Amino acid sequence: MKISRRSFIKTGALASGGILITPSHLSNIQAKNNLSGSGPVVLTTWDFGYTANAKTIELIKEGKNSLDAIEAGIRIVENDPSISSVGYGGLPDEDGIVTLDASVMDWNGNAGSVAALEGIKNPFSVAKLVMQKTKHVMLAGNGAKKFALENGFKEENLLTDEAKKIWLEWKQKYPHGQNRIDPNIHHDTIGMIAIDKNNNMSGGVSTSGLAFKIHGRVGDSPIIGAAMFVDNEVGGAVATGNGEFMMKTLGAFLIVEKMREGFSPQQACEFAVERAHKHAKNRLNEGIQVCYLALNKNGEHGAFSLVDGFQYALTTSKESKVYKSDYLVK
Ligand code: SD4
Repeated sequence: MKISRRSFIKTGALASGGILITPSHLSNIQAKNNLSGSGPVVLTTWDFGYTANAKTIELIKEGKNSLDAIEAGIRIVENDPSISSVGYGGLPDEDGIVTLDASVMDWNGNAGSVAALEGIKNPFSVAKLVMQKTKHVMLAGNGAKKFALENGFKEENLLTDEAKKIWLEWKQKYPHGQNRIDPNIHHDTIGMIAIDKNNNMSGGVSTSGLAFKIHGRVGDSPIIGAAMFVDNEVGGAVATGNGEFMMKTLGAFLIVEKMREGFSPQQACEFAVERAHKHAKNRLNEGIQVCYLALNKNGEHGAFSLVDGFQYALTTSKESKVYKSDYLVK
């Protein structure tokens, strides 16, 4: 798992920056990356991914496609009130309002997302419906909620007593909201990539975003290419951490493009973290984190984060484990 940074930089330079990629080079690389497939694999951020993956792999084994299987896995985490960073039970913004972001991509390159959605427990399912039922990619705020309600979702109070208590304590400590990024509070997004029996990949993310953000703040999760991107010929990537840094570098898209050029998933994740580090390096004392997972069509995965602390769950048809990711700033 651990990759020496020296060897990464060397290989990275050879694989991308060192040579001009001409169209003929590109077709060679694409041919190399036109991988034969691996059988089912599910790769998910954080340790709650372990439970989510169990559901997703079960459905994939039953023959469900990666999109529906991902949805079922993500919903488990969205519905769990003890997880304070996704769906129901998520920590609110500075005004005490829970606002949710989510996005999805399938193997045909279709995409859907919702941003700053209020009062709906399962934003991932709404994003999936945006993808399947509309000609748009992204719906935000009241429009996203109206769309959800029109399509049978129920409005619910997402602020649990526990989340309200934590918010009130924060408010007492910072009455003017001056400490918007609190390094001590977890705000872990679920990001999942899966390959199904037909060798089709889908990816998805769902989050309540940064705790105590300014009302109306939208993170990386609904921005296609920032927190999540899938290209069925190459692979997929998902992100978690301080979304502003993935948004400024379009990290998930960057990773998939690097894999297309021939990087391994691990090298591609390291490349994207390096890129984010350029923006984040002067703010590391604020507890900034940037984490990526990548999966290629061969079922090979990569994981890397800016600082220590990132974990992820990897599940195949044979085994399921939670791993600790390597990181850049030691
Ligand atoms: C956001 N990326 O809204 C999300 C939050 C997160 O670990 O994943 N935190 O910025």
